[in-house]
Amino acid sequence: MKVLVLGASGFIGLPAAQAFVRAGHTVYGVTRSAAKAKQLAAEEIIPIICEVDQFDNWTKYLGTIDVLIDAVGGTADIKTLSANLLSAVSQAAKKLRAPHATKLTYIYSSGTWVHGDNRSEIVSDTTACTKPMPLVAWRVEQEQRVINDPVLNGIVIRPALLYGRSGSLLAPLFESASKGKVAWYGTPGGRYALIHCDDLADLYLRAAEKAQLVGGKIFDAANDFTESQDDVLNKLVEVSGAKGPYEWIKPEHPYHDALACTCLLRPYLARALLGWQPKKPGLVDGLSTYYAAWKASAGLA
Ligand SMILES: *[C@@H]1O[C@H](CO)[C@@H](O)[C@H](O)[C@H]1NC(C)=O
Ligand SMILES: CC(=O)N[C@H]1CO[C@H](CO)[C@@H](O)[C@@H]1O
Repeated sequence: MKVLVLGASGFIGLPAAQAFVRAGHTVYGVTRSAAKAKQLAAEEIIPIICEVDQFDNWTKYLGTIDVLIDAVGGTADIKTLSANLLSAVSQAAKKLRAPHATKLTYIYSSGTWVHGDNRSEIVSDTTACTKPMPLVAWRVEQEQRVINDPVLNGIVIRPALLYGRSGSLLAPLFESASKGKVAWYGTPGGRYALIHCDDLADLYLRAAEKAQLVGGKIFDAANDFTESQDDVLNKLVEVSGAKGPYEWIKPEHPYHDALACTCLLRPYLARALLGWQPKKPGLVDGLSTYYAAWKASAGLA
């Protein structure tokens, strides 16, 4: 297959692109900087250097690509950008692909925050998202636009809270621990739905390879078990040597509400349809490794 990854040097995009390379596929990666392009080339990912919203720079490849992965994240205008990316790809695919060509597969990266915050109800991939976290409420509609696009074979993957490597959204928590104090957004008694970035990458690969069977599906990407937020912080005090006890900071911003959210997630769809099974130790069990990985990637080890 030929795969094009938007956000190829990002926390989701890079491990996903590496997984495709390892599986023998031809991988193109869109990235902003020349330095990152060099890193991609060293990983056998063919770099395309441009801003992701310079559509003409990369939509020209869509005539012959099999799968496009939107792994763009972390920008303030992500809502508008996500919608614009989808319509640019849909329009270019319509124009550039032969009438008999198989539909271009479009894998959109959403997130499990669309399930909202609930400490009593267990949810799964197919639970309706009626109370999403306000920060990401717009993603519910975006997911529907992706799977209902008439030109594309749309698939949605919703990563849970990510861990591993450079730490993603947990990096600031690790940083506070390294400075001697563990303080994070939340209240006692919450639970995290979590996924390691390498397990997530394996799901992108499986979804892409079986895209002709699973078009229109939305997959939650999370471990089989949730983890106690208090356990995570307690363990972080232990592995970092920070001065305990840990402290909860009352969330006062939609982003902090999202970080603090509890999702009792029991995903089944990717296991049932794609044979996917996360393999990594959980966040608490593997925390000394994950904390050391964050330290090393932050240049502190
Ligand atoms: C959690 O879900 C249950 C069942 O849908 C609902 O009755 C309850 O109000 C929800 N709790 C919150 C805090 O939204
Ligand atoms: C290599 C390439 O196609 N570069 C183009 C990227 O997009 C900008 C504007 O959108 C053009 O000016 C570049 O020539």
